[in-house]
Amino acid sequence: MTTVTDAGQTAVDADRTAVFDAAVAADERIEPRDWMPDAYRATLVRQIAQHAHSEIIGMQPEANWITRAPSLRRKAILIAKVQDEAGHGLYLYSAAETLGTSREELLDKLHAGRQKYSSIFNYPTLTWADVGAIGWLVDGAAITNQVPICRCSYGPYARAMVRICKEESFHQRQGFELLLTLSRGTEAQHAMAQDAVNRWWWPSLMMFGPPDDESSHSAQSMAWKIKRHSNDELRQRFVDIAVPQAEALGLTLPDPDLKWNEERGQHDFGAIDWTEFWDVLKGNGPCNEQRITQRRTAHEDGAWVRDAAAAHAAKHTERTTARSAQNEQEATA
Ligand code: BYC
Repeated sequence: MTTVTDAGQTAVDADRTAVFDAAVAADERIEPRDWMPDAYRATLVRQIAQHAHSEIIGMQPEANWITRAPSLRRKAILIAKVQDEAGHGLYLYSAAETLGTSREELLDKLHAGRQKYSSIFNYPTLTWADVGAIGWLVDGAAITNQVPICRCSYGPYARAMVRICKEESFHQRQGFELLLTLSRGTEAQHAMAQDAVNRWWWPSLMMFGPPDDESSHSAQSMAWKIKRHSNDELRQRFVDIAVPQAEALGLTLPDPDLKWNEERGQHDFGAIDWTEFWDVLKGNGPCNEQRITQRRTAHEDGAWVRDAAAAHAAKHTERTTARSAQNEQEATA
């Protein structure tokens, strides 16, 4: 039986839901102190955490090449890029924290395998050309996916994405330029660039997530304006952008079915191996184990830095409190 209190609460919830729905419909931003449905909050935490984890796990495949970069210039660029990815992780963990979770909790979930990171980072970087292919294709796919998130209905996530997308554009261009240099270099360098593109093309298409009819979250996330486009729409957009860029690079994309469809005004492309995608998500990709082990080790090795930072912050607070107490005493004396 509904009591008066329950009925009152139900009416309050209905009012709040109406305010929330109206704000989303009017393209207004939802901010941390605004009321939001629990499921909206949970969806954001899931997506932002997965995104943040991808940024920091994504440092590993490229960092693998820092010591072997072929020139000082390339090394400096690569170090800056990997450092940018760490920064992206920090913006995103901070955005997730505004939803009432903590970075510690999210990292624990990542380390325990209870939260995901992007499938793409479970593939190995076998040659220097892979650094170029990641910049061009992986960052290129990320930009295609993430530019619409700058208009996400949740304010802190949308604002974090603006800066991230600017930096990703630089990453994409450095990858393109690296591959162009290799493609126009010796025969062996050209072959190395082609081989990297052959290996990274299909996993890059998988980054956009499963096909729309298998995407469990898309419909609700699009209704909430967290996602602005479906996985397949963004994948198609990426293919259409990449084809002329591959031509400019003098490289081919490893898909015999890739061709312009005059009627659709878009490219047709071949079937994606979704069995491979789901397998990688289950932990069976070529590098899943290596990536998560390295992440856990880095976290454990960094414990002393976190402890030292916390001790420094506590000492700082203690001194500031003592100083203001002294100032107050002097003022009243
Ligand atoms: N990998 O219903 P769906 C970067 C999961 S990093 C792993 O379509 P949703 C960069 C999905 O989580 C790029 N899992 O999901 C960094 C769900 O499982 P759960 C990272 C995937 O959320 C360093 C299930 O499959 N970017 O830029 O509506 C260097 C069903 O999927 C993947 C982002 O994270 C995947 N690829 O859509 C260079 C962007 N795809 O959670 C570059 C933000 C799907 O129910 N994220 N799953 O267990 C998004 O836009 C969306 O979360 C996705 C998936 C499009 C990825």
